[in-house]
Amino acid sequence: MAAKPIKLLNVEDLTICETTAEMITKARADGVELFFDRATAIKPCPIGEQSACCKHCSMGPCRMNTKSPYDRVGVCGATIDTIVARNFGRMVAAGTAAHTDHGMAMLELFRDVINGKVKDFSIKDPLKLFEIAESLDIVTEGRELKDVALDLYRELERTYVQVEGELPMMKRVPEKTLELWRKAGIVPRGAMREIMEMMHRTAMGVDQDYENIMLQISRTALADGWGGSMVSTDISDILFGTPAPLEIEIDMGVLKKDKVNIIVHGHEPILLEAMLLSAADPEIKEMAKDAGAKGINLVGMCCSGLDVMSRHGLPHAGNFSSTEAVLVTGAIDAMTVDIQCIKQDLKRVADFYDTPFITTNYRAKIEGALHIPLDEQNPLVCTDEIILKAIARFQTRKKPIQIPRKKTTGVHGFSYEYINYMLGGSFRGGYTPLNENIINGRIRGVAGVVGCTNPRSKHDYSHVELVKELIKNDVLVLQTGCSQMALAKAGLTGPDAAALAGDGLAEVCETVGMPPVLGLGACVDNSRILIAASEMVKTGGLGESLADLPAAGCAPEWMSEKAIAIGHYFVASGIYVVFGHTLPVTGGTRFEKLLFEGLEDLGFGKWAVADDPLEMARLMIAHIDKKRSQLGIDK
Ligand code: CUV
Ligand code: SF4
Repeated sequence: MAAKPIKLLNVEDLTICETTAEMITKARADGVELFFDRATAIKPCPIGEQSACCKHCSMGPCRMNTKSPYDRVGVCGATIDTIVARNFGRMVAAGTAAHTDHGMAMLELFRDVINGKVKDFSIKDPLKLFEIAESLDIVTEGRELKDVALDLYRELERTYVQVEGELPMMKRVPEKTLELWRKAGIVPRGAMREIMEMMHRTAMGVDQDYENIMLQISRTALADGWGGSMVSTDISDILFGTPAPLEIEIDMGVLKKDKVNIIVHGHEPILLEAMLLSAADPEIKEMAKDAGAKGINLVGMCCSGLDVMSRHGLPHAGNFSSTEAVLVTGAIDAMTVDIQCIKQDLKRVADFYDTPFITTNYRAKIEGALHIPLDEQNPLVCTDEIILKAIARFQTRKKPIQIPRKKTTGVHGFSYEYINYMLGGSFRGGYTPLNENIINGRIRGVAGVVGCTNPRSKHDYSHVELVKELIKNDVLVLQTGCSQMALAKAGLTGPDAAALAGDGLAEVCETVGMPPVLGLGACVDNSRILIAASEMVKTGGLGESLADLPAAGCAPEWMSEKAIAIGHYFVASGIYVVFGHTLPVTGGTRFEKLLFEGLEDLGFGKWAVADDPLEMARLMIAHIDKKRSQLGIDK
């Protein structure tokens, strides 16, 4: 019997990204299936969607009744609250592991750069190195860079492996927030330790008290945000330079018909940094010319691109939902990837368009794909070869090429320090300009809008509508990840976007010429938002703990386990977090109540879920207003 044909949705219902839409249409005409159409064909399991199923042992899997969750218990007696909490905990553990393993790879690279084993990279931002060393009480005065760097390496390694005591980065946490964590017993140790304990406690027959499981969920997530992710960001800045605002071109229109187009997609900056070195090699440039190309066009996608674009002004082709679509242009002469958010199906789509698809990290191979391992000590061996493959493909391009025209220019690469620098001057009471503008009400509050795109919700739509509504209401928006790309494509990361902001925020933006939507970088750079929030507390006038801030976060179209880890480290830090379209919890359970209400009563932030972007904005603004009135700045 033939498989039932998939009923295809209208392209306008799948995405608001014009270039992606154009490529979905082309893919359908070419007979190439993309994940948008598979998402229509595969209906999510209604029980799994609410996380009401346990498969932690072979007495099960045990399925609960989502309509009446306390109707039954698992074979072992596990209640719905135990089951949902355990599943949530394992998602946090997986997300934390991803950021942490990435961070640890960065730290190993840092070590090998210091001890001279890696020669292709060096320390680009020694100032930041000294700054971080000092913030961790490492003596710097009169010492050689190398000695300080080695001490910093040893100190930061504890972020991952420490078995006892508090992590080094706890020195950055506002005191009152840290006090709360100490009282709850959730100050994180090394991420390895916390992930191990999380996995243990969620195994069959161990922790079966959802409130107690929640403590370890928070501790594990904090080991990500204030540990694995934060160290990754800091080391990337030290090695490759701290980003400063730069104009970047974004969207598929950055592809060039007459150049060798190479897409780099994934998460570790080293692959793209090494590709830049290879592409700048005069011999390789010459080879590209000999092949008839006008040059090599390196383009980032997803977090790899975000990480590197604001350091080098590199163009960016789009976010997670466009990685297959970009191949459909036929213009990609090679796509190379490292780790995370790499759809296995990219290989099949690449094959169809004769695009070499190359994996580079031993952790992440894809069946049938060419694997060229990137050796940190000699990275150009790998990246030279990738470019040669791309040049060869350029020369033998077979299929017709269709490059969408649209591209948008915006400014990206902000940091907390830069935001204050931009706003300029010092204000009465000694508050920083950001705090002063929040206190005087020109800026109502700050929102982090971050995270993935997902074919189960219209691509980019919620990101864009949510952010428009927030800035209209004078909320300054900080961005990372695929969300940042969505707003960049929609043209909201340029100074002109101030016209869409409310009067107060527009005034601030126009005075300094900054956009109301500030791109901070990749997902691990959410730690920049934590640092910004901490500094806002420490510089005064906005309460004593992170939970006092008129701030909120949102991941409107999330999909990865990493997003759950990020969401929860914000919640455990005291921030209100709204997730779009779904959350893996069973409705009407005590665990859900703990997420949505109980955590806030205990002094933490809390979770919420909403479908519609205007509803997300309403929830966030209501929370910001509540905090303003608690601070007494709600005139
Ligand atoms: Ni790390 S995690 S889809 S690439 S933001 Fe993009 Fe960002 Fe989610 Fe993945
Ligand atoms: Fe079922 Fe309990 Fe085993 Fe889970 S741990 S599968 S609830 S018996």
